[in-house]
Amino acid sequence: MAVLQIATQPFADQRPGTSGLRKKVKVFQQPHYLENFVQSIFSAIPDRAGQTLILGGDGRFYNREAIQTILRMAAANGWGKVIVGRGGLFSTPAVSTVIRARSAHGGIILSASHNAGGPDHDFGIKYNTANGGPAPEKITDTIWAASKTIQGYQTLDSADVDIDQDGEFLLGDMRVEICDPVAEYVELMARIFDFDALRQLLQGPFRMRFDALHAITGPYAHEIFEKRLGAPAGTVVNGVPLTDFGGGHPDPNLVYARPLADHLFAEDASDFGAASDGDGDRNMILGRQFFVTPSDSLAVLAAHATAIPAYRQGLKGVARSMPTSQAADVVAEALGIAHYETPTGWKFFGNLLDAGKITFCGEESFGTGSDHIREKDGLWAVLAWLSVIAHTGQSVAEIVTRHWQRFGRHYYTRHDYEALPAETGEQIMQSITAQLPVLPGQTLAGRDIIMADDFTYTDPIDSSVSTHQGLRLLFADGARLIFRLSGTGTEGATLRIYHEYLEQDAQRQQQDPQRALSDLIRLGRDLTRMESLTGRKTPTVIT
Ligand code: VG1
Ligand code: CO
Repeated sequence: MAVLQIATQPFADQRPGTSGLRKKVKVFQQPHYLENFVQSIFSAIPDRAGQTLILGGDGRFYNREAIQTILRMAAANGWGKVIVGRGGLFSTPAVSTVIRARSAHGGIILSASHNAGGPDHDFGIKYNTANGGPAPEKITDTIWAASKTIQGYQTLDSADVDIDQDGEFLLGDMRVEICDPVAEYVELMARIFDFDALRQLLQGPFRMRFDALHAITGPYAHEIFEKRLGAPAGTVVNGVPLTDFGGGHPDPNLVYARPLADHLFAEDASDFGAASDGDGDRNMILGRQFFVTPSDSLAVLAAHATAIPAYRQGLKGVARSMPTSQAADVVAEALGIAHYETPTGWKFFGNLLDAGKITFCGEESFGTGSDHIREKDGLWAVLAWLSVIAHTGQSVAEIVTRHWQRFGRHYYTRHDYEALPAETGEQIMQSITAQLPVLPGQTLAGRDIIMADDFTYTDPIDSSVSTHQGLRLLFADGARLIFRLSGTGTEGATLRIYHEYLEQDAQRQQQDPQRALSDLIRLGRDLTRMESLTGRKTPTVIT
């Protein structure tokens, strides 16, 4: 098998976003497109020789082809060993787990997460480092720089290998191990949680439904809930990963996981419902007739952490992304532990986790996790909720309502305007940015603005600075209104508007969030001039 040096030219659009490079499948299928980006990743890891790489994806269309391409290129680029999940499958949390368990140098995850899959939809690729977490900006910037000057890539002149049988073989000088993508992850979950207590819960009258949305968590959820914890067959629905996710968006929210939400709000609802996304790092938690806001989920889990064996000693601290509601901060203050505010994207939690500053962290975008790995973890969050339910004997609605009574309710909603013309997105952000200096001191939406800025983050561990992380308006009563452009979309620009305010009065904690936040919502629409600029009267997605 000869190493081939293939000449190529740079593509202008390989800048990694919030979570790696995401593009339409058709873009990835252009000759040399995937190869250029993979070579740019490898070039950004000069000490890769002889090291181990973990490789897998969420099974979406183009996953299998990409695995073969990356294996050939890894062999030609001096990697010592690549560990691939059987069938080319691995959830994002499982890759993080296996990187850490096998002391690998890094991992490549093939996924566009919650974006739709199939020949006309999205594909993506992200690189994780030796701590198991998403590459920090320092590395993604190096990858981007490499992609802009690339002249050629190395690959092996070899046929496709069999990725469907467990075992080890050589590809050129590189070892390839095909392994069960589920086993090591499930063992980690069994070490964190009290599986006996969960078994008792799930084998009693308690009913749950987990919707894998035909994405990667199906095999993991079958193994954990039905096999290991003994929940009745049928607890996991849509559990077979499909290359197009059955035509849906593998996005666990009330819009895209509608059948699950309908079930939980029906007469014969289960007690508990949950879903995850394409690559298994997100979670949505539902109770009977009850939706748990992801920001609340982080706060509730932080308040009940000692119900879980791995966190019995308490939490070191918690972190949330900037647009996530301040509910977790309030819990941290009550617990007397530190809390941190980071930019959007899991990579910003990595240093805090590595330095032992925090144990739990989360994002409003249905992401929750802990220091067990360096990615958000959908099934971990589901097991954590089941643990709190088993420990307290309370329903989801009771747990959350009591939490609000104790800590106050952070009303919260995010409005997304998807697929705007890219220039319009920029124009809206620029026009609000221009107003930032004059906003403090004004009274808008019946509230006094005390601060308005473009969020800049200085990492407390390595002092790296990240700018332009979202425009935020802070009000005297603690309310917030935040504007950001998405870094994961593949069509035009997506504008996200985040609205939040704290209601301490238990008598007023049972309103519909859209109504409770209506004046902030109106203000957000006015400041963006959404309707006059785009003709859009309503957001694409409300969560
Ligand atoms: C979105 C979410 C962000 C999350 C990111 C990756 O990013 O808002 O909180 O970390 O997706 O999630 P953006 O830039 O589109 O707002 V995943 O499940 O795609 O790894
Ligand atoms: Co995801």
